[in-house]
Amino acid sequence: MIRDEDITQALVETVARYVRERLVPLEHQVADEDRIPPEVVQEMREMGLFGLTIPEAHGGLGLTMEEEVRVLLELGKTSPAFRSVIGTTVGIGSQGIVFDGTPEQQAQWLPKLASGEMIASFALTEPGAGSDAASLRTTAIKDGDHYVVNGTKRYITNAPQAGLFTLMARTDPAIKGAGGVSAFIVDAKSPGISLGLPDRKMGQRGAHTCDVIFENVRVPAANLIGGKEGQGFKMAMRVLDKGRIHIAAICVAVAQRLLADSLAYAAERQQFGQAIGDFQLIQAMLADSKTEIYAAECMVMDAARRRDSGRPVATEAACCKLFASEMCGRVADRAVQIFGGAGYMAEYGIERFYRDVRLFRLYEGTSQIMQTLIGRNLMREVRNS
Ligand code: COS
Repeated sequence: MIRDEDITQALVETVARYVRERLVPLEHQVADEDRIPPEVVQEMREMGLFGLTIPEAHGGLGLTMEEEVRVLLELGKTSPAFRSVIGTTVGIGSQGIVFDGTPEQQAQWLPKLASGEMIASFALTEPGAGSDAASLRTTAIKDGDHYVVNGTKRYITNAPQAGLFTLMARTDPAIKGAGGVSAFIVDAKSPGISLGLPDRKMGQRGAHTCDVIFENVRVPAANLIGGKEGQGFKMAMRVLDKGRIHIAAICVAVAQRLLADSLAYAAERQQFGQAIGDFQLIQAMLADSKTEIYAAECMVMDAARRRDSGRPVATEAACCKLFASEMCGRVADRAVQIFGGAGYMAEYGIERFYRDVRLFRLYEGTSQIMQTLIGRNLMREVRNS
């Protein structure tokens, strides 16, 4: 749903220009230094990018899913590390509070997130609980008007910069599965929280992940999201449904960037006395990439509109994430192929994208979990019909 086409278009064009003129020229520097320049983070704050999905009542832009996708289709046309700066705050780190937070929780935390004063991280994954998220072992045991949290969270994006964690922990250790899990807002400055060393990753340099260790961390009971125990897993799943449409939109945008770079190279690079783009075997690769990008874009738009209209999207979000992330991997592979030897060399940046996009098939649910989810939902529907 687009509420006002002119306003949306103005925002989309502002982001597109910012990406083109400011972020793309910084891509090599960010990869070399493994950091986003602080002035860029400040510019993103001033543009309101941290508040894209926070309701207007709390200082954000309150974008609909379709509007968010339109912005992401531009923001994603550069190194994914830039998206990551705002990604957890506009996405999985904040949306649990937006969906289920009490009015007091929303009023206390969301304005700081919307302004970018505070970064939110999503703390679900653990050393022993990745795809099987419901098996998480971090505990939050009630003690008077607090919960005492113990456990370790793994690969937490933006943890080194986080001001708050949306934490999933087991409030009832007697319930082994999803029903024993609750969600909390945890102030990152709470005593007892420590961070592991920054993870050394295959790609996405400039975006940081690490372990977060909770040792007898006292979290006020008032920070139990929604004020009700046992709802944390379902909340996390709803947050991930939305997050998967978000990631799929980024996959489309990165793939569009890679196709544009491939086309520019194919038009300019001469071999056998002509531009390589005039050879049909190169054109076949370009055509396959274009076709798949178009298909993924249509899927993402459709899922976004479905979500905006209030229809369930768990299956469609998984379809988008599965198809768009796998598609992006294929497009990146073809880009390396079209660039030939240059595609393998760091100075052209294509090999960097090839490594960066590998993560899309893993985080916020692997492709295999997406297949499992889609298949299971289809079987449930047919049995219930
Ligand atoms: N929306 C609302 N509720 C949902 C839901 C959704 N999308 N998905 C599941 N639930 C509910 C179920 O209805 C069920 O509720 P009841 O117990 O009341 O019936 C409960 O949550 C448990 O669901 P389920 O039985 O499906 O849980 P499973 O343990 O089988 O796990 C998968 C399901 C594998 C799909 C889930 O663990 C998953 O998504 N794993 C990947 C995690 C992930 O993406 N990790 C990335 C880390 S974050 S970067």
